[in-house]
Amino acid sequence: MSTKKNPSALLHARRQWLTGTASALGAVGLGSWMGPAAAQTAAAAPAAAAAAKPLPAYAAWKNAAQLIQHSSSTLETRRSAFGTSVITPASQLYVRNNLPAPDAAILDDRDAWTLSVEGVKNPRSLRLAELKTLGLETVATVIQCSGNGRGFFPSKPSGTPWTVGAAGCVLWSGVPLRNVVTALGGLADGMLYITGTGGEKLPEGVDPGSVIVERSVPIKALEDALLAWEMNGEPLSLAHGGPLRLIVPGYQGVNNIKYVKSLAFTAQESKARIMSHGYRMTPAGAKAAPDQPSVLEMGVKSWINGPLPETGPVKEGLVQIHGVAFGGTQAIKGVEVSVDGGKNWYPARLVGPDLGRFAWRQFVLSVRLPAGSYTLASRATDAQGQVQAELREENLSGYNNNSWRDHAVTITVV
Ligand SMILES: Nc1nc2c(c(=O)[nH]1)N[C@H]1C(S)=C(S)[C@@H](COP(=O)(O)O)O[C@H]1N2
Ligand SMILES: [Mo]
Repeated sequence: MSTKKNPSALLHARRQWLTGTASALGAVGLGSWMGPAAAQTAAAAPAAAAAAKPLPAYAAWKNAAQLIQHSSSTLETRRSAFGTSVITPASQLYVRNNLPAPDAAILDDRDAWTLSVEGVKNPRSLRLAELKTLGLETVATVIQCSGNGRGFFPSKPSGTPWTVGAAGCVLWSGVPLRNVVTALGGLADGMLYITGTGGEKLPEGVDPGSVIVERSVPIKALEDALLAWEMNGEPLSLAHGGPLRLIVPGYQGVNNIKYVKSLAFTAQESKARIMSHGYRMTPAGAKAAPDQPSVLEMGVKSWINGPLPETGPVKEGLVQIHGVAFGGTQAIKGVEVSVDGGKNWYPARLVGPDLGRFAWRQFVLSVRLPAGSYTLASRATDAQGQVQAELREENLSGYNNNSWRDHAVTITVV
């Protein structure tokens, strides 16, 4: 495999099957290809709508045609639904609940929601109304389930077989957690973790520690963590953790505790099962154990969202290959795209607004494709120079699949 640094030279050299120039690239606005793409989507939507199961009550307001319903607690965004405009609308954002969602009545009086804070000099409970007086910040983050991409593991790990749609890029508004710590007199001595606990009602007759959603992240996450009450400009929905959610930018989904009711700065990780044994990078064939790495910061990853095989054959000529790339806590430096399954790579262009290092970037490669079959792949590089891996890291539960090869798609051009 080789990386070609100069797209016009490379495209010129491979003119027999891939023609176009960098200047042609520049001349083509995104608008010129929206026609056929939108037409394809429009054609695909009614069929999908007809096939869609009714959504669970807490998510009934979502767009069923744009979601794959794995179960009532696992909804995945269709790959073809990601579009090209950075922010994932709430109506299409994936949902993952480990426990039944709380009663919607917890949203009746949002400001009365109470958060208890421990592990600070002056521990106490704060109502959401008071949290709102302590500061305000908005951050765009990629929220992604650590099992996103599990569906590509040939070992078929147990758990939802997500492909790419257990992820989205959204805007969170709330108070920086460090402001809350300051208001409560600062951290108590020796605290190494932020431990957040979800406010679900636990099923009766089972050990609470075996089911409670409680996660610990390293204290360094305090720099960026947010207590959010708004998503994409709307009060936070029940499906996404309203009235209050802990956002740990750059960390895998499970660390972003919905309906957060308690935050503790702790010297040790939570002993809850979801922390000690769940979400560990357990070697295939081994048993989960607390000494295995936990899923915390996300690694560098990208995938292509169009064109896709599921939206039908692509008309030969100029094609805009586009997708998303993100680096967890690191910004994206660049993305390369291949049309031959990773033999040759061309630099893609980052498009759209840069919403900060925790958001994803859209990328596009503009190419002329004659009729034929093409395997499209993307490979992102983060600001530290870390390159998206070719192969997944095998593990028991199918976490952290960042493999560019697994995310490749094969399209037919006619
Ligand atoms: N309280 C609580 N927080 C939670 C969960 C949960 O079940 N309960 N699921 C976690 C997991 S595994 C993921 S991937 C994300 C899903 O967030 P979303 O449903 O808003 O997309 O929330 C995380 N936070
Ligand atoms: Mo998850």
